[in-house]
Parts: sequence; C-alpha cells; structure tokens
Amino acid sequence: MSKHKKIETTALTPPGHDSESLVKDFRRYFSHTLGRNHYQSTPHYEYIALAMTLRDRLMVGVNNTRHTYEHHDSRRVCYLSMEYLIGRSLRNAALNLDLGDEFNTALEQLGLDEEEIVELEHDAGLGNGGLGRLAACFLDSCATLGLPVIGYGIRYQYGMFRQKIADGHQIEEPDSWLRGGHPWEIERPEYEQPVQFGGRVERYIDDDGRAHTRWVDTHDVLAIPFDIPVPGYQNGTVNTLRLWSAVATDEFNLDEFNAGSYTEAVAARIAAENITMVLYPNDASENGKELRLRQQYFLASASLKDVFRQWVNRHGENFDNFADKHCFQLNDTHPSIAVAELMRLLIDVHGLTWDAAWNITSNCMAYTNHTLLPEALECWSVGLLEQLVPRVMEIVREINSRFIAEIEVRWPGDPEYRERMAIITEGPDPVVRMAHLAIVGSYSVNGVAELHSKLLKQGLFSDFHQLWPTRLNNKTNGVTQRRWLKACNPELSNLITASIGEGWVTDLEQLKNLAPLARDAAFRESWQAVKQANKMKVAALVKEGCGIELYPDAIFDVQVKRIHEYKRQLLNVLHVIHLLQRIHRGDVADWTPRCVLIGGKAAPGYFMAKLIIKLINNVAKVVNADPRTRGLLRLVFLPNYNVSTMETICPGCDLSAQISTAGKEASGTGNMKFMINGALTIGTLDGANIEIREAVGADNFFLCGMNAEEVAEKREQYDPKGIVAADDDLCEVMEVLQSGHFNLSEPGIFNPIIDSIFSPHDAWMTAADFPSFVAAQRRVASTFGDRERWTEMSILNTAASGHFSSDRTIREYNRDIWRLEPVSPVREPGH
Ligand code: 26Q
Repeated sequence: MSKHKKIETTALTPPGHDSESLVKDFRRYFSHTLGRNHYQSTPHYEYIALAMTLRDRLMVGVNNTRHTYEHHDSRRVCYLSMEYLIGRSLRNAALNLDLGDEFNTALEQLGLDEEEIVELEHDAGLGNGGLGRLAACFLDSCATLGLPVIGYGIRYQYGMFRQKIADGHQIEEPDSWLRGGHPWEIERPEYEQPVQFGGRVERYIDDDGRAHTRWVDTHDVLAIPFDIPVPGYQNGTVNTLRLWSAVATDEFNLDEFNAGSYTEAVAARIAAENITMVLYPNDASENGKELRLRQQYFLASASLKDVFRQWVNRHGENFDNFADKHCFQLNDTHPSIAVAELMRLLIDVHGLTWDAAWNITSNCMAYTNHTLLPEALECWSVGLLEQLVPRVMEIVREINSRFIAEIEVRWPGDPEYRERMAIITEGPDPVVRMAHLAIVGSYSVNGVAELHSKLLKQGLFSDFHQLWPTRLNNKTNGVTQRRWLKACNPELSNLITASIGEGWVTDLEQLKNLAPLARDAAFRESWQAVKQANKMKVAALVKEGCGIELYPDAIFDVQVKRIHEYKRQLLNVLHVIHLLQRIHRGDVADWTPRCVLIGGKAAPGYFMAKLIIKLINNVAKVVNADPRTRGLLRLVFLPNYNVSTMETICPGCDLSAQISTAGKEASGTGNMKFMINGALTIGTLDGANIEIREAVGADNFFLCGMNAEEVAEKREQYDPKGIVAADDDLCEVMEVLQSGHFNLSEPGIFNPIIDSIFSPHDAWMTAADFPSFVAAQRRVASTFGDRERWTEMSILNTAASGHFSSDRTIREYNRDIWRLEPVSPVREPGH
C-alpha cells in the first residue's frame, strides 16, 4: 500500500445535473462504453446506459458521504441482514438525486419513455417478504435522515424464485437477476475477506507465556464485497449497501491440486462459491440446512472482519472506543452468530481478555425479532456448528456456561429457568437457540409492533424480560413514503402536494392536513378520479398476468403477501365461495360488485401453502367461468407477486385484507403501504393493524375476528365442527367444498384443507373467525355503495398514515438504540 501511487481525483468536475450533461453521458455510455447504436440494440441497453448515467451522480454522493463520516469520526450502525428486497432502483435514483425537470427533459431529448424504461429493470429480489423489504425501507430512511448506517448482506446469484402458475399449481423458476448486468453495484475486490470453515482448534503459548487459542487447518472461502449506493432523498447523502459474494481461494485450489486431482479442485471451488448461490425461499425457518448456516456465518464473519479492517487502519490495536463507535443491528436471528464471531475476533485475533471482549460485544449488538411463531425460532445443532465452525461453537459454549451461572445467581436452585433459558439445550441432541444467543449478547431486543413486543415480554421471552427488564423494547415498523407513495403513486402524490405542500415527502405526519379536505366534495372527486385511474392500471396488470378482466367500478379487495396458513388466505377464499353461493341463491339485492385479488409465493416445501394456492386458482376458475357472476364477482390469483407488482397494486386497491389469526403476525408492512395509498383495511386485531386502527379511528376500519386473548382462550376447547354447524353460511361453504365442486377432475385433493378447518387442533382457527369476517365484509359492501362516504374514509386513512413512515421508525431506533449523530455530507475537498 505504501508505495502505491495515488490517483489524483480531487480536481475532477462532478458530473452535471443539467439535461445536456445527462443526455451527453447517456449517449457516451450507450455508444462508447456499451458499444451499441440504434441499429443494433435492444431497449435493455438504454436502461443500462441510463442507470450508468445516474450511477455516476450517485458516486459523487458516495465519496462525499464517506469522507464526511470519516471527518466526523462518526459512530456507525452496521445493519446485518440476510435479506434486502430492493426491487428496482432507477426511479428511486432519479427521484433522490434531485434532478427535477432536467431528468424528464433529458429523457424527452433522448426520445425515451420513463414508464417503459423503468420496466426494463429486473427486480433485485434478495429477500422473501416483510423482513427483507423492511431492511430496504430502513436503508432509505437512514440515508434520508443522514445517519451513518451501512447495510451488510449477501449477493445471492439467484434471488427469490419466479412464480408461474400451471394448472393452478405454483411452479418455481430460478431468478437469475444478474443476467444482463447489474449496473448499480461496484465490485471492490480490494476489500476481500477470508472466511474460515472447518479445521480444528489449537492452544498455544505466546512469547510472553500467555495462553491463546487459534483456529487452524481451515478451508477458507473469500468474501468479495459489491457495493450498492443508497441515496437519501435529495440531501447529498449516499450510504452503502455492501453485499458479499463467495469465491474460492487459490490455496483451496492448490490443496486439491497437489493431491493430484484437477477435477476435484474445481469441484471444491464450486462448493465454496455455492455459499452465495441462492436465497433460501422460506419465510419461516426451515431448520438444519448446512448451506444456510454457512451463509449466515459467511455474512457475519465477512462483515465483522470488514469493520475490523477499517478500525485497525484508523486506531491500530486499541479497542477502547470500539463499542462507542459501533452498533450491529441483527435483522432477526439469521446473522446472530455474529455475537460469537465478534468475541472470537476480539479474543483470538486481537488478544483481548474474555471480559473485555464481552464488554464490547454486549454493548454493541442489538437484535430485532420478527416472529411470534415458536416453531419459527431458529435452532442449530451443536454437532453441525462444531463441524462447520468449531472455534465459534466453543465460544458459544463459554457464553452459555457463563450465562447459566448468571441464572443460578438470579434463581438459585431452580433448574426450570436454566432449562428454559439456556442458549444450548440439554439432552442427547443439543441445539443452539439462536434467539437466546442474540438476547444474551445484545443490549437491546426489540419487537416490530406494540402487540408483538407486548407478547414477547409476556410469552416467548418472558424469562429474559424478568431478568433484564429494560432490554426488551418496541419499534413499530414503517415503510418509506418515497417509494410507497411518491414514486409508485405519482397522481395521488401530485394531488396531495397541490393541497398541502410537499413537506410530507420527508415528514409523513403532515398528511394529517388532508383530514379537513375529506369533507370537501371537489377534493373527494379528484381523490376518487386518481383512485379510479390507478385501478385501471391494476386491471391492466391483472389482464396481462392472468388474462382476467376486472370491473373497474367494483371493490378491489386485495390480499397480497407470502402464502401462510396463519395469514389465512383460506379465510378469504371461503368468503368468495360464500359470495358465489349468495349469487346462486339470488341473494343479490343491493349487491356491491367485487374483484378479489390474491397474490403471493409459497415456500417450495410448504405443502399446505401450495395447496391453498391451488384452491384459490380452482375456485377462481369456477367463479370467473360462471355466467351468473358476470358484473358481480371476480377472483384472481396474480402470479409472481413482488416489489414491482406491489408498486402497481397498492395505489389501486380499495380494500386491504389483513386477516391473520390474532397474535401471529408480528407487524405486517403491506398493511401500511395500502393505508398510505388510501385503501381501507379489513383486519384482525393483530400486529400493526391495531395501531393502524387506533390512528384512523374505529369508524374508518373494518374490524373482524377474535383478538389475541380470545384466540388463546378459545384454543383451550376449540370446536370447529360446532362452529360450522351453528353458521348456515359456513355450513354451506363447507358442503360445497366437500362436494368436490371445485376439483371435479381431481377428487379429494383439497381434503387436507377441509380436514384442517374441521380440526380442533387448527392453530389458525379459520372457522372461528368466518362469521365475523363475513359480517365485516357486508359492512364493507354497503359502505362502498356510498361512494362519498367511502372516499371520505379513504382520505382519512391516508391522512392518518403518518405514523407508519420508516422515517419515524428509524428516528426511534436512533433515539433509543443507535444514538447516532445525523450528518450532512460536505463536498470532499476539491470535489
Ligand atoms: C430462517 C431459517 C432458514 C431459512 C429461512 C429462514 C427465514 C427467512 C426469512 C425465516 C424468516 C424469514 C422472514 C420473516 C419475515 O419476513 N417476517 C416478517 O417480518 C416483517 C417485518 O418485521 C413483519 O412485518 C411480518 O409480520 C413478519 O412476518
């Protein structure tokens, strides 16, 4: 490094933000860099050239931002997440760069259509659902608030699978999102890090006679970082998302080569590179997969080593202030092996004592929990950890022993606390409970909605809450209004800005100034016209996606999210079947036409979820083919629901279905996107629905189902057969399901669903909430019939949605957990 000749960049003029500069750069990239001309090109290269043009402008921000953080010696947060569901970046980059009309002028001069060119970008689908999208919204808010936050994640070659529907069944296809190039990333091989696997642990005595441990004979894999710029909203800040990609080391190759086998050497390389090949498509834990554990350790180790590289560069081997300068926010337990890895690096590599290392670790780790399903809490077998990362497992054992000693002090002679709370379970097949490791190793543990955090304190983590009463806290989720209102719903954004100004873009609470306008008939008319136009776009999306024509004047009743029993897409279908029966019996006086739209992916190994998709499709086929439903009812399963389809769907939705079994959905974030865009919610008292209802008022929310307490109570003696027998509508629905009407050529295929509804062990209690759901849907239908009232409620929902901005969420993380100083970037000297 010392002899390295520095390249002078300070005299460079930054790329212009005027339309001429944009046009010139676009042409240069298109022609000189990409080698295309208008005779031999595809529109794809127009997108690439435009992305490169914008990326140049983002890089200026990246450099200024980095320089400013270094200048201030800023405390930093490293957000560790296995998932980032970024979606598309082009529109976001253009919006956040503050190019204003210059961007549109440039597009016009180039003869490019923004809508069209935006569609050419492939979604970056590096996540499953809520947790991954939350990480992406958080990065947006952190950059907008000028907070020194770096995201660390994995650069999967294959993101979330593409979903096709064949004969009603889900088919998974690989999503090779990097094909055709990913113009937003910058590879930084100079920051590669080795990650160790396997090998054995060795003790040795150093020259001063001190005992140490080292981890030797390991099979190392190289982690190469790829940086993606994360621009704040028109504030000059551009933070970084650093994604790691695995490649084999040359030694790795040599080992095998010396053993004389070239093909085995290549096979070994491929195995190493497999680590970052594919995102696991489960949104609840599928335990035990070795490759998944490799991914988790790979992320944790590479990211921590990257932080140490920077620290040692600046401070040498003095770690006194390390915890003052860092916080690692763990996005669920997925990266929580970082607790032990940080201890290992401090002790084995940098020579700290256990106590000094623990003091640092437990003062810079913070853990966010995203689930209330006990079966979804991650556990890893001790045997597997021992084999894969022996030294790390040794450290986990030591953390566990010391923690157990602490429990003994607090609850002397009470083995039950120890059994329940231990990090490593007792018995013949011990496992590491990753949540316990994360809680013990963190100074903050948070849930993601008020109810969720309360239930964590009372249930899953109650022992820990007793032991450390200040550690558990709540941070209700939010979403970024820049993507989820301004960019995805320009018509509504313009109407809002014309009425209350544009302050809401960085201060969503200002939407409350819309509330008085709900009583203004002219404003309601404009509001409704925007909604109608957005519904036409949803209708076009549906027409293209599955060939069905929707009725633009009908209620658009939408449930899009991962397919899960607890989310109860099944309850939604049962309601549609009920509506079909009402039509059949001629019970259609004052009928409100309705289009029910369901979308979402099932984990490939989740049998029931896949069967629910099949049921939705089969019922849809019957409903849509029945001439009696014409103009009254449509049911659609929209294939391949993803971030980009949500950007079209949420502006054009009337009714958002959020009907999980109470006490099961940690928060939900789709519920917030719909609300911001003026949808009304039909929902249970679960997750953030409760806060949504409080914000907008009970009159403007369609409540259904049992609350969490009632669910717990009813579970004691749940009698679905009795419930079905007592409800004529449900009885009829179950009869037609059982008759095989929806699966005439596939006898019996829906029996597992029918059986689950009738089972007293149905954890999701679908039958119990059916009558109340149907009643709430009747209120929906009659309210929708009164267009003025509905529109008023729609406006009031948007007006009350200010609380659900991720800016608010991030401010709370920062106030209570991170304690970062916001900084505004200054130009790097010379720039
Ligand atoms: C774990 C182990 C092995 C393989 C996969 C997984 C895995 C992957 C993803 C487990 C869980 C997830 C994702 C969970 C998730 O998205 N949870 C959702 O998080 C949202 C953001 O906080 C909440 O709004 C939702 O309520 C919650 O379900």
